[in-house]
Amino acid sequence: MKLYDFTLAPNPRRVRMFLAEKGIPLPETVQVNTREKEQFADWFLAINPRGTVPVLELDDGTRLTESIAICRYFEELHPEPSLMGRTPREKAVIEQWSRRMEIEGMGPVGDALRNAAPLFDDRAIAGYASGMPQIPALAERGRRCFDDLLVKLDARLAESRFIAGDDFSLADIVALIAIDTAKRVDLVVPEALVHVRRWVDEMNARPSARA
Ligand SMILES: N[C@@H](CCC(=O)N[C@@H](CS)C(=O)NCC(=O)O)C(=O)O
Repeated sequence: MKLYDFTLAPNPRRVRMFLAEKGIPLPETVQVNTREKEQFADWFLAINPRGTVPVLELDDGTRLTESIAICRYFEELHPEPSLMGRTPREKAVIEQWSRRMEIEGMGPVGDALRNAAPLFDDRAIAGYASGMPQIPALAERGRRCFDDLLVKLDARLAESRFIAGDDFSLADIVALIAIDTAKRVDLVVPEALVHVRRWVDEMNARPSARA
């Protein structure tokens, strides 16, 4: 088993944090430096024609090219501690919150970052070897949507210790990494959102946050 990873990229970090929470050692890893456009090198496109990381290559040659699918694989192999739910209800609730954190959290953050940061000039969407222009209006819209999500999250975390309920789950991982990535474009959790700030502190106290 081999994990194609890039330490500085947010989506592979989900997998590393997930594994750390489960106490599963990191498989053999290969760094693919997306800042140097290594994801478009012939050797990597032969592994993932989509040109994105992470990729988990299984011993039978299967390649998983979505971070959440990789997490699902490890969850099925090592159900405890559960991070994606045990009962049908828990599984559905965690999936609901994970998807919301991805669509309403990481989506807008990605728009805000990739349509504004010089690092992503002509690389506004991941995986396009031929380039993709930045659209500044999308960066602005991303910032607004993210700010809006933080307010909603504050209400949720006023009533719930973790995002999907009483237990830490994949939804917390997706949300934490979106919030950390947002800092790269100076989007920070306002002091008034005390519940989100309490939760961020709790997340950062977990050893897995450094994975
Ligand atoms: N939905 C995919 C997204 C993968 C993705 O976009 N990865 C980024 C790194 S965080 C990447 O490979 N970027 C390549 C690029 O910028 O061209 C997942 O969750 O695995």
